[in-house]
Amino acid sequence: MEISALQKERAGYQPKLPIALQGAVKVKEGAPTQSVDNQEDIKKLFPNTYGMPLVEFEPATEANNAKMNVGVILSGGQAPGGHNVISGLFDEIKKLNPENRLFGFLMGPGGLVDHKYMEITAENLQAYRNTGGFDMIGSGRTKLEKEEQFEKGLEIIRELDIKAIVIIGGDDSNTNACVLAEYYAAKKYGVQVIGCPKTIDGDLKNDQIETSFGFDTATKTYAELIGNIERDCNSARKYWHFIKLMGRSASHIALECALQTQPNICLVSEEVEAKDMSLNAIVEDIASTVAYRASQGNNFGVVLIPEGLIEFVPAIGRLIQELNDLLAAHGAEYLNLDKAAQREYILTHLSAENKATFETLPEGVARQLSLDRDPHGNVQVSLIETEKLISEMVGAKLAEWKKEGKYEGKFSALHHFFGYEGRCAAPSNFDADYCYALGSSAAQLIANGKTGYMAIVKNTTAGTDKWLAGGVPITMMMNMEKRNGEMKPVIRKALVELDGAPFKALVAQREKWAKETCYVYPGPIQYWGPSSVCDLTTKTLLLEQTK
Ligand code: FBP
Repeated sequence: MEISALQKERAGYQPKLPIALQGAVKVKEGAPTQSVDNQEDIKKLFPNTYGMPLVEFEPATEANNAKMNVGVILSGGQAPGGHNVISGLFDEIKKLNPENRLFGFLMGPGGLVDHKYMEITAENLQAYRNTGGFDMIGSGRTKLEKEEQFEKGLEIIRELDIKAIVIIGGDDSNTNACVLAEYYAAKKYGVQVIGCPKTIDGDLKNDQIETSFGFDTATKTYAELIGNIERDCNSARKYWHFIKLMGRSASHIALECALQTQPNICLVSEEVEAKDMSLNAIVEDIASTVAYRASQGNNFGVVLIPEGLIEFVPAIGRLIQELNDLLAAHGAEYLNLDKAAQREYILTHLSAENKATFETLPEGVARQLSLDRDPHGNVQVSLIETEKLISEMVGAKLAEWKKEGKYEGKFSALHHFFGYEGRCAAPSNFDADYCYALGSSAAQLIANGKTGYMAIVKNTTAGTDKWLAGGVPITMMMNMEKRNGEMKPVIRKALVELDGAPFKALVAQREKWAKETCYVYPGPIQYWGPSSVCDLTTKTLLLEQTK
């Protein structure tokens, strides 16, 4: 395989570890924990893995030589740093005992069920150290939830003499990791399951998890591109750029990119929902800014739109809820119909209010909302062209205002979607170190007999040697939510908090950014050079951790 000059140099980067993980390790246990909500329900569903203590690693004098083979799975969307979790895990289990072996299950959780795997060795791992992507073993979105799947998985676990499975995934995948841990514990199979917090979306975080890996690199990649567009925009002064940014539900990515690049407008889905805004109200707000800037001779600007926006417009959110229930109940008969009949089917089954909302949506958007969900029950928002929908509506509003003599100017819009571009970028120093430490922590959790835990690394705004590594019981992060029409135990997703420091920082400056031109150009991720550039964390992390 031919590799780039950057890859060659980057292969030699040795990720830094927290002090506690640099030599022999011992465990310090905290007080018993409880779930964030619905404690009785969660306790009943997870009798063997509920209430376990938080775990922190400390340097030890005596080494643990645990003999263990481990299986690893990459689950869900790609996030920069996944290969470094695998490297950290590999190096740590070999440090514990050189005879330990690591097996990677191929193409996501489905690899465990279908017995598709490869052994990860020092040789084949070398080409993937510090690289982006999940291509070493591939990823997938198969949902591990049925007993047959768990039992099928057990066959290969026994065959390879595997002691523990590490699932690297987002909130849904870690929820499944917890269900699997509970199942194997209840059956006394002696197989441990450990999770690792992955997702560029940044929505797997809480009091224990400071950030999910990949968010740092992905947002830096998007911020570079947005900055480049802003500079182009401010040079030609003739276009409005509507940029949709990935992040299925939460707006953390859009918010972080806005804090890094200071665009004219950044929508935040959680605010739209809290203010009960209609699509029309959002459009009027944007059109007012366009009109104001035009009055100053500035017929240009940049608007950031979170990918999940559409689901947060309350009327559309209610429609999606009803569509979810409808698809859950009648999915089979509905999916066999042709396009026109599906639309008709939906229109005859929806309540009057939701039917009215459905009818106002452009056909393409309505169709996306009524398509089949992903295996975790999510609307596939990255396929909806919200940026075009909004800019077309802004254009129509401005044309109306022009007729009424309320606006004079030119409005020419360009559209972009930044999502897949950032998910496999070479991990920043932060993600390279963070992921390596998460992999090492996962190995230590296994060596210390833990199951149903997620590996964590805290104090991440300090230097790496001051980072604190350990584990958190996954049940601690759970509550009950409605999924596919049923109440299920799930890890609570972290949305943007409107009273949180990052959102407040946006609010404090956004009026100025809308009226004036205050663009900031972050430039590309730097892997070598001054620490002030190379080791920068995200503004979100900085604002949240230093409040
Ligand atoms: P995860 O939650 O699995 O990390 O995936 C995140 C994500 O990148 C979302 O931002 C996006 O909406 C979705 O994956 C796209 O999914 P797909 O890769 O299946 O198109």
